[in-house]
Amino acid sequence: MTPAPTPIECGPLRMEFGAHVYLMGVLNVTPDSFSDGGRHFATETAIEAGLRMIGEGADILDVGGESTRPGSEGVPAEEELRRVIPVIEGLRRRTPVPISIDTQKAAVAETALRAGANMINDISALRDPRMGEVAARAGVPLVLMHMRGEPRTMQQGEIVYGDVTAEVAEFLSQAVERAVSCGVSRERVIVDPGIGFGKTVEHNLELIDRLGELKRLGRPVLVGPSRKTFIGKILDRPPGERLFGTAAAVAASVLRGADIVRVHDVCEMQQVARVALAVRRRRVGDR
Ligand code: HH2
Repeated sequence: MTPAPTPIECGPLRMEFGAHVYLMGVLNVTPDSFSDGGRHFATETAIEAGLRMIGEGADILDVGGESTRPGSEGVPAEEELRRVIPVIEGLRRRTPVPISIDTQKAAVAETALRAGANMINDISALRDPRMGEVAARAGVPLVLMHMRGEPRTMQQGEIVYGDVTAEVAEFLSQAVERAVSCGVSRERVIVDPGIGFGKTVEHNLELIDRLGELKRLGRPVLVGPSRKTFIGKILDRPPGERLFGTAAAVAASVLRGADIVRVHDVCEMQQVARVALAVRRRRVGDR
């Protein structure tokens, strides 16, 4: 069994893996996110929503200003900044809880860190050549996620992998090395299989089921199944009706070793995660 990764400091939060699962609350400051688009688009509404999630048990808030749902086009950095910076500043004034910036752009990450963010969540795993340098200089935790192609096209055409888990693990292993070569401390890197990013239902299920193989990279694993299409396809339900499906996916992810879960429904999922973790911790060597 791979030993638990060493703790990561994220703002005032010391993340101790193995004994805990951390809840990352999704705060999309976008008009078009697939499940909560428009709900938190106004700055004050977004801040209130973030504070509510903290009250419900969020350990980290993940603030994003660009939807990455399948088919989405992306927005310019100026627009992303206009959306997220006032929210990050407003939250920073009112809470010490760590804030993650969900962006693929180094310029957005840099400004967000200056505004008070404590972590970078890069779904493109350093496609922006400056991102590694920004993360290294700031000394913040960095999430690297696997994605096939880009959001606009990732679910188009036939999606084929030889062995999806092995390919995702190899991609993430190389991404970690790229980050390290940019000066990022290996101990601050978190990996994510990218549920729903260029994957079929079967691929997503397999990645959750074989999460243990990603743990062998020795880095904490973040999983983001919340309300996603694979749940909708299994249940034939729209995003607003995927709470129980999300709960099952979160429980399965935690049982298979997830260290951080990225969710919209913090109140419910922190209960799910805690119970699943209690079951997981009964296993010898996983305490
Ligand atoms: N999923 C989404 C966005 N960011 N980041 C990580 N690390 N892992 C994920 O699985 C992940 C992510 C997509 O979900 P959401 O933010 O709800 O939707 P949208 O991209 O439409 O804003």
